[in-house]
Amino acid sequence: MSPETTSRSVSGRPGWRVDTATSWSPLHGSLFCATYLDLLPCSLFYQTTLLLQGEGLLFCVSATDFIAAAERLWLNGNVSSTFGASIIMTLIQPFVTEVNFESGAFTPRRGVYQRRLSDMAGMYADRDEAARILAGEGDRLIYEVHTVELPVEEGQIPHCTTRILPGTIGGECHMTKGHYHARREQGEVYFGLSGRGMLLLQTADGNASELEMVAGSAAYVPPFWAHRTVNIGAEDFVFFSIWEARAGHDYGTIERDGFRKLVMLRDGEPAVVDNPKYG
Ligand code: PAN
Ligand code: ZN
Repeated sequence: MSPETTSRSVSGRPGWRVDTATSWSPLHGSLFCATYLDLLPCSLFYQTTLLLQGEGLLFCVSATDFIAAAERLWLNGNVSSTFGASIIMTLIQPFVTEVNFESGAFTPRRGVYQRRLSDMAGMYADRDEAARILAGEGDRLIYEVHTVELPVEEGQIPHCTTRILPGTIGGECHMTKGHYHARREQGEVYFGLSGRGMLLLQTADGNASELEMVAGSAAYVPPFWAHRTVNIGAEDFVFFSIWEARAGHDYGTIERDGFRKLVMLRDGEPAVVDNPKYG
């Protein structure tokens, strides 16, 4: 029996297409389901196949989803010993990016996003001062990120630069939002390119750490540590970061609780103090 095929786009992923072919296998009396995921912009191609006994159709939008679904089926006893899965991944073409150490700019230009004071006014300890700056000076640029765009798939290694502008809000140094990785077991490496910064780290169970960074510093963010960077100098602080694509970003926990420590600028020098509003 020739398989019926259907084709549909993947919501939220422009340019992606999923072709699904199904047919009854005369050999096993099983439903044969082949799912092809064609990631057109990145020339990625996955092929996943699964032999199911009984009824049901497995439909997956990524190889990772496929494996997870297959594992669930296997654990529930819905998959016979004829189970088999294969993933073929043709990797994207290698590429090189020139990084400007002073500005963090990528050539060729890839993705860029900016965070302004209005994006994070509630994260500074002195919210009244943040509101005054917004009303008077306007929506100040705090930091910008130059990034490469890679598929969120296991094995991909996103990397980016972050440029934090110098300045303070109520004496507190300009900083990034900060986050835990959604998958807490994923770490990260930061490399200082220019300027002077501080890396604030903390764990959910009470550890806190502050590391100074300058051009040439390689800082390790171990798994389970939330991380935020701060500009403690008079120039832009620029650093490069590298992590695993499926780490993900949990901003919500920091938005709710903040960091245990604040970095204030006093007489031009950084002072790390307890955050009275933490928690
Ligand atoms: C970094 C950060 C970047 C911006 O690449 O994402 O410095 O900081 P926020 O994400 O906290 O706004 C990183 O840690 N990636 O995982
Ligand atoms: Zn991170």
